[in-house]
Formats: sequence, C-alpha cells, structure tokens
Amino acid sequence: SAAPSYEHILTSIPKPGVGLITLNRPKALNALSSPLFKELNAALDNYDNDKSIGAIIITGSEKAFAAGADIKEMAPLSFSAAYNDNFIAPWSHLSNAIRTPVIAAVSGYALGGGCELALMCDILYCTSKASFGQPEVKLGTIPGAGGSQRLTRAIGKSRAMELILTGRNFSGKEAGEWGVAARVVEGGKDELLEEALKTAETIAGYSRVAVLAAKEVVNKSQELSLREGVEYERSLFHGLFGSKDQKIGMTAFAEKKKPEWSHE
Ligand code: CO8
Repeated sequence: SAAPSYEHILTSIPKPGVGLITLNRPKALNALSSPLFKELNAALDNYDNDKSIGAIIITGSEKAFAAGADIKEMAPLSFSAAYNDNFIAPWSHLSNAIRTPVIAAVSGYALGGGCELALMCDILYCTSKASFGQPEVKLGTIPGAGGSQRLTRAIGKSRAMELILTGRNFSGKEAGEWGVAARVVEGGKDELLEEALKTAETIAGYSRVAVLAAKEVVNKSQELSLREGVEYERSLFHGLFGSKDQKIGMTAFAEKKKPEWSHE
C-alpha cells in the first residue's frame, strides 16, 4: 500500500523494522498544533498496526525537537471550547494506545508540549546541547500534557518544582545526569539519529510478542504498587510460556543458533 502523505510530519523506514517520524514544521520550530498532532497519531497508529515494524523513532530538526504546543493556536481558546472539545486529549494517544516501543531523539529545543511529548516516549536520547524546559508559567499557564507528573516522577519533586516554577530550561547534559535521557550524544542530529537507529534496530530484531510484553510490564511499574507490579510481571512471564517465540528463543540458545522469530 502507498505510504500516507502528511503535511506537518515526514515518515520513512530507514532500517528494517524501524518507523521514523520526523516532526516537520520548520517555520514554527515544530510547534505542536492540533493538525500536526492528528498526523502524528495517525502515523503512530499506522506503524503500531504494521506487523513489519518493531520500533518507532520520533525526532525533529537540528534546531528543534518541538518548541511546544502551538501558542498562536492556544492564545484565543476559551475554557468551554477547550473543555467541550477535550482539547488536549489527543496528546494521550501515544501513552494510552501505542504498544510498539517509541524512542524520542531530541536535538535542539524540547519546550513545553515538546518536552512533554519527549517524556511520553519509552526511551529518550538527546544531544548534550538539547534544551528542555517547561516554560508554561511564563505564558500564564501550566504544563498540560503530563509534564508536571512525568517530569516529577523522572527527576524528583524539588528539581521538578524548580524547573516548572521558574520556567528555566535544562540542558541535554542535565537530562542525562538526572536520568531523563537514557543516552546523551555528543555531536549533532546525525550522530543522535545514528544512536537511536541502532537501538531501534536492536529492539526490532527481537520477538514482537516479547517486546510488547516487556514494554507493558515496565510501564506497569509507573502505575502499580511494587507487589502488584511484581505479580503482574509474573503472570505475563508465565503467559509467555504459551508463545512460540519463547520455545524458539530457548531452543536456539541450547542449539547455539540464531533464533528465527515467528513473532507469535
Ligand atoms: N508556538 C507557536 N509558534 C512558535 C512556537 C510555539 N510554541 N515556538 C516558536 N514559534 C514560532 C515563532 O513564533 C516564530 O514564528 P514567526 O517567524 O512567524 O515569528 C518561529 O517559530 C521561530 O521562532 P523564534 O523566532 O522565536 O526563534 P528563536 O530562535 O528566536 O527562539 C525559542 C526559539 C526560544 C524556542 C522561542 O521560539 C520560544 O520561546 N518559543 C516558545 C517556547 C514555549 O514557550 N513553549 C511552550 C509553549 S506552551 C505549551 O507547550 C503548553 C503545553 C500544554 C499541553 C499542550 C496542549 C495542546
């Protein structure tokens, strides 16, 4: 089937099994307008439903991953319009519905909604010079797409309070030191993307069923008590003895062969 065409994003499959989504509103530093988010969700769904795709990368430009939600779109919004239309709800689709692992590759600005989008992804890589922040307070508002919750879980209350109350930016280097970023790359967008692609290719090379289950159980750790989380993990671990790929993987190990995954 022909690849769908989009206005505000680019999509490609740069390596087998890897779907790449590039935010592409260069004139607005990839500000996340509603039309852009609609396309992003459609592209995510498309890859998530594609059996040949095992990992997704979301990236932006050298200068900006995304400089926030679209301030010009939001400026005239009324409470009733935002509330009645559930303005921000489409932003939850990535966290609520996408089961394929998603890597954020952040170069340049990731501010406001851009920082929140990066925090929604499963793995975050950035350049050391990337610039993150929740500057909403400067605009007379607050983070609205999970930033106050996800950033606080990622870096602790005192640091999150300082950042959200002052609106100051933090660097990619700080993101690495605080554990927001799994990896900080020296260099520019090319080096960043190379690292993200290697990781995405590795993930896409494993059994889909095992990868989906792994993502699911790690995410449960953010929602459940330790005991409930451990029990949830154990049930799913037991369940995987019913998969073909558990037999394929363990048999291949014993026979010193490379597993040929069935993804079942
Ligand atoms: N929204 C709309 N347009 C933007 C945005 C944005 N967030 N960011 C940049 N732009 C536009 C600029 O207006 C400018 O357009 P034009 O050329 O027409 O004037 C163009 O992009 C280039 O930007 P600058 O000229 O400002 O570029 P600089 O290199 O001088 O500055 C900065 C770069 C520092 C990143 C600066 O653009 C900036 O401060 N941007 C705004 C950052 C910000 O405040 N982000 C938070 C937005 S609020 C938010 O995200 C709330 C999230 C809540 C959840 C979302 C619900 C939907």
